[in-house]
Amino acid sequence: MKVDVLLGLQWGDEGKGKVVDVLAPKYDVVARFQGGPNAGHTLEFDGHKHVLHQIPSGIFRERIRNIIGNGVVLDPIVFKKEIEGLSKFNIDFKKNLFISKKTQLILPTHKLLDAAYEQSKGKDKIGSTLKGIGPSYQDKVARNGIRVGDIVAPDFDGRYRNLVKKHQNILSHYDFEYDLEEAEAPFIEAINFLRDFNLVNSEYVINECIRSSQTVLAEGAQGSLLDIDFGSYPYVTSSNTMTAGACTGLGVAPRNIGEVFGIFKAYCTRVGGGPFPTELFDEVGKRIQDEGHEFGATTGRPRRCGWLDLPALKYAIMINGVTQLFMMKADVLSILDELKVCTHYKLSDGTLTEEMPFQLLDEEITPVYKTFKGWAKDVRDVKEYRNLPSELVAYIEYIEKETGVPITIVSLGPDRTETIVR
Ligand code: 2SA
Ligand code: MG
Repeated sequence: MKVDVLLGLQWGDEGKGKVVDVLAPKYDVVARFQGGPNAGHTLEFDGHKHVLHQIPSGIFRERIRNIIGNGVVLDPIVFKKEIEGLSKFNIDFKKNLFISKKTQLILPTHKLLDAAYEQSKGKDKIGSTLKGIGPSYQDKVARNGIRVGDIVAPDFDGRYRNLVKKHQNILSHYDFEYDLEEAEAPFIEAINFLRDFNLVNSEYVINECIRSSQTVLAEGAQGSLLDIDFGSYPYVTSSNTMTAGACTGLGVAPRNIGEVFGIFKAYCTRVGGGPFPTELFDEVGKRIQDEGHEFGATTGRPRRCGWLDLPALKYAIMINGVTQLFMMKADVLSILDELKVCTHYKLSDGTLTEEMPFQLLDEEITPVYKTFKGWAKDVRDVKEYRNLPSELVAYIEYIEKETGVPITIVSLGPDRTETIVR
């Protein structure tokens, strides 16, 4: 069997948690391949609402094994809290949760560095979640990092102290005050907690699944426009959020990738800094934000809202090799009489383009819009595609025609049941 990949095609928060939960019955394994506690995947079922950060979204299904892959950066403190927060679900973590020994650790000093770097950037700050993501990946690439498998080594304490010393040295060059002691006790406690979990060479686990015809879903975090290589750099996260990231973040060969499910919202949102050509600064943007509850699932920050951006969507489809599209949160747009889609960018020299420019600068791009009639009625209870309002069908079919990729899931609400599978 091949590994299917599910990823966000915008700036994150497309609804990946919900979709993994809907697709989960088809899969034996769900694996996270990048990101870490910056992610917030929200699942709603049986009256529960649960936000996962580092644990894969298959964890609520008893027969699914979940893998935290080598491409992830793991904060043990957040991990311990997440596991404790799941206690009421009676999950057998010994049976269902596996963590790659090659997963990089996030140290308390990584979080301090994240904050110090952001502070030093002033108005150009990235809008990081301050979870230590960038500094942890930085140490990985600089070959300084400490990995999950290292926590059982006899020299772990020494290596930890050495790395902390390096970090303190860097911090001393910043005008930044901190109290490390306060952060360290819970870290040591959380490392001891982590030792009791299944720490494995997860590339073997996954490849054995592929060989023995088990089905694997790779669960992306953040979104393609936050990809370290192809996103709106430098306003991006520090990992490859695209399909290729699933190969390196799990140890899966490219030829073993199967379907690529690309999720997008019927509109766009972005949390944190950076360009956003179709951003709405008016009452309509505010109404979408309220109706869509567009607030960060990890930090609670309000998400900026805007119209669907087709050049960006087509770009994300291209770099990921998307085979099926899932459209999320169409129900939110039910409040509008009219909606818009950006079809092209008009550049400052007057040329029209469908391509993402090298630098996506808001001041140099004017979006060109096509206007659609809204459906202006509640659709959350609709269960069949043929019962959708004709205006919504026209919107869906327009996007399919433009992208050349079928929209096979239309999500009309946060709950598992509010989903149309075509
Ligand atoms: P970082 O922390 O170094 O990864 O931040 C870099 C940029 O990436 C953005 N980013 C995100 N954007 C959307 N959703 C994310 N997850 C949370 C959520 C975010 C939250 O699900 O809502 O709660 O605020 C996420 N994680 C990182 C971030 O805003 C920076 O622009
Ligand atoms: Mg999210």
